[in-house]
Amino acid sequence: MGERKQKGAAKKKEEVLRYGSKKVEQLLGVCGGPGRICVLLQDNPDPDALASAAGLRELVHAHLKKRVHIGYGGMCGRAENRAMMDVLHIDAHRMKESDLADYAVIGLVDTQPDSGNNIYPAKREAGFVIDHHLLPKRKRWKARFADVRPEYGATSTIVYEYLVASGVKLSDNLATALFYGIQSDTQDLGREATPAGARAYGELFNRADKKKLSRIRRAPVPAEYFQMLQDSLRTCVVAGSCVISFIPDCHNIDMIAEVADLLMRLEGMRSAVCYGVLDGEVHMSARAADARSNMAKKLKQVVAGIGTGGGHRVMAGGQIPLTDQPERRLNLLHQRVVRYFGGEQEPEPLTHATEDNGGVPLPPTLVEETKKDG
Ligand SMILES: [Mn+2]
Repeated sequence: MGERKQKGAAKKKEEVLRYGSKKVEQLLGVCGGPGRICVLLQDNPDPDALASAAGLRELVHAHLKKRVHIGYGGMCGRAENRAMMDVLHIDAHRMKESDLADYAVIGLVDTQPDSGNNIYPAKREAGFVIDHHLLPKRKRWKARFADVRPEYGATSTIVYEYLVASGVKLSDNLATALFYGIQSDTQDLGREATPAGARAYGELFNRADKKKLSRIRRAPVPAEYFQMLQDSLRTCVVAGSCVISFIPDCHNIDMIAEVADLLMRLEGMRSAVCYGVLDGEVHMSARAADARSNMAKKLKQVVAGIGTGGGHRVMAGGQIPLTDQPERRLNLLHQRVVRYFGGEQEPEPLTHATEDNGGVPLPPTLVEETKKDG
């Protein structure tokens, strides 16, 4: 590094630290009062959320000697995430909306009120919000302290800056968690990575316990993982430069995003969509190779009038409740997915295993009916 570049980096770091300690002061102001503190995550917390929560717990404990409870509304089903909690001792618990009454301060981390993926009542003012997702066009939520940085690739980077700026010593487990949080949210800095993320990643890399990381990333998966994978390939179609797959019987919501990421590797593809049925609801993940595809916009068109969804240009997600006629709803949904994501291109099966039904991934019951009709 040249001398001038070195000076520039040092100056930037100083700026980050100054800004971070100002934010920490405000955050501790909110947490310092009487009563219990809860960090609430999205219903299906990912490594970035778990690491950020662990970091904030350490931050609050170091400065205020107060304990922080970590909660989430849904399931933490992905094997890697369960292993992360286990191996790095991140104590997070499932909770119901009624449990929120036990806390004087509730902070949302890696999510926001009114985003549809957490149990926080949208209209109630939150204690704090620390997140890196885009703010809605018309923000309706309120918080006593908010630090939302959509330009960041991971919430873990924000929390790491807080810890460094306020002089908290990181345990090896926490350094490993934060490293993994940044690594997984940015796909090894390949996606939505910023100088701030790269700096944190670089500093944490030396501290992270590689053996533990390997145990987390290669955590054993149940047999149903392979069943879901098989289903996703059996129904998979290619429409133009978009690959689309459907998991009719999904046991783990994280599988949907995982399959979308996996299918993005298919050569020639500019986008990938996976959706699956879980507890009477369809969950959908969409990915794009670059911002030109605008997945958030397409996803909003797909769920218009039947569900909710949004996200970024290269990553988006949605939920569609199934009505009393689930087959009809799924058919409508599939047509919309092909129309908006596939650009009206004729869908072709990806593999020989794809059902012979014109390439349209239908739930098994409908496949039978279609065969009868034809
Ligand atoms: Mn995140």
